[in-house]
Amino acid sequence: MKTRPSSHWLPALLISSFAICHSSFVIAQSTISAANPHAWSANTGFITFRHGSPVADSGIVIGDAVLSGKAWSANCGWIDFGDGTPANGYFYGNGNNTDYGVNHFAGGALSGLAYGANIGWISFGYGIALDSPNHPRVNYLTGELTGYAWSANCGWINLASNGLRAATIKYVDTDNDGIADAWEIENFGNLAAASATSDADGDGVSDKNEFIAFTDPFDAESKLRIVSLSENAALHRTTLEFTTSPVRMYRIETTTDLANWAAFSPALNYFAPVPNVASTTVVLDHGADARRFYRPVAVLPLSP
Ligand SMILES: [Ca+2]
Ligand SMILES: [Ca+2]
Ligand SMILES: [Ca+2]
Repeated sequence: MKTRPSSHWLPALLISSFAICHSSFVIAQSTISAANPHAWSANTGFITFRHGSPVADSGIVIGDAVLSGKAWSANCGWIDFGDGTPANGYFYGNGNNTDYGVNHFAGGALSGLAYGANIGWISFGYGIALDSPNHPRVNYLTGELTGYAWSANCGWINLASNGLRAATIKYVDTDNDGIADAWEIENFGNLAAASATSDADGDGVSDKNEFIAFTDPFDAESKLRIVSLSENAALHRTTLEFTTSPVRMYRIETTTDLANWAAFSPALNYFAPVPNVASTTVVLDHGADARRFYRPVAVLPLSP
């Protein structure tokens, strides 16, 4: 288990907390739904993830790799989810008193440590298997948060019981190349090497599009591609299998003229891949069209 902050660090946090509230990271607009901002603890009551203080709309920000900002509990005070600047550039280490926070791992799992000055560490995911329904998680389809966090001083904190929901996920992109900085640093070590046009592995997919599909930018075999395509002419039905990542959502686009692409159907405009496998298959009932084309498109989760 993590230790409490050292005695000299704790008052430093309290003293600096006012100043921290004025940093751009903490007052960034919360990505939590304004209509559904509450978690619940039987021992402490509501914990508000979007509280609008000290400025309107502030609160917790769910990023593509880390969470940041502060939640508020009338009984426990401020709860810090991290400052949005992990030491390695993408995930909080949670091994010391300065590089801590809640990480956002593949498929929506929320793991790591939040800290309340009055209640100490709050564990997201400690001792709960990643695939357990009790593991803290954000649902990419609905935005709902589910699972439980644990505080030695407050007991279980239920993320789901009051409909707590993310409205969006934030992708920080300071160099404006269309590639989330966390992914860029994790894969390339800096923000300079990859761009919207670079292609490190020469597989014909730009590094930007490898990010969007969450494929390996250094493995030419790893890219979003169609695995198989078959046609049942009698049923006017196409079966399409394509590679998928648990970190992304997908859309099936279609056209008859290779110029005007549109979602095949509302249900296939934004859907989750089949979990725990490397590809997903969809069946497309398309009527009696003489000619029709399809393409799978990766979509960043909860990114309008
Ligand atoms: Ca970037
Ligand atoms: Ca590539
Ligand atoms: Ca690749």
